[in-house]
Amino acid sequence: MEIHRYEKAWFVAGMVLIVGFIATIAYGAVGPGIAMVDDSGGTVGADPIANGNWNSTDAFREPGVYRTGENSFDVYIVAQRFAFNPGTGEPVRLPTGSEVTFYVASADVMHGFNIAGTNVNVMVAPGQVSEMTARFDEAGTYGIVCHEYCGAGHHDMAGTLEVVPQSEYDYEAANSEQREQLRTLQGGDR
Ligand SMILES: [Cu+2]
Repeated sequence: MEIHRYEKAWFVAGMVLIVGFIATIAYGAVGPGIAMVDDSGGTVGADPIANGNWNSTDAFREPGVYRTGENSFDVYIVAQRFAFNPGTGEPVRLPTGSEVTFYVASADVMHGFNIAGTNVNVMVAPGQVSEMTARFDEAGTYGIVCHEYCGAGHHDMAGTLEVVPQSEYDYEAANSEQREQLRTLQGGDR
């Protein structure tokens, strides 16, 4: 069978494009180290989150910052209409050079959790613990925003994360007060 050389040329060009597209997607998926958030954080009932009944669940703890190693921390955050606890009332406080695993759960509806200027960006679905790890090398104040419309106060749902130089960080001072305030909050109007 005779195939015209233009036909061959276009066939080759078409194949190059297809292979190119697949290679781009494959690189994007594994190359830059970008990971999708999966369900590794586990599931949690809505009630323990809404009622502050932390002891009844293995997948979640009382909200706050927990030191797990010299430079590693676990941060448990509850997203609820229209605040992050901690984050909104009291900022989340961490030192520079820390490796931080966030566990975020919703007390009511679908929320978003995005730390501006970082690649921490996840949906917070009721019933699921959204887990992701990030490193903070630069001191500064980072904004936390909810990016899923969650009701009339959605535009006000924001918080802050303060990263201070390691030499100035006092874990106990930064977090004992925070826990105290959260407890008062939880005993509040819900
Ligand atoms: Cu929200």
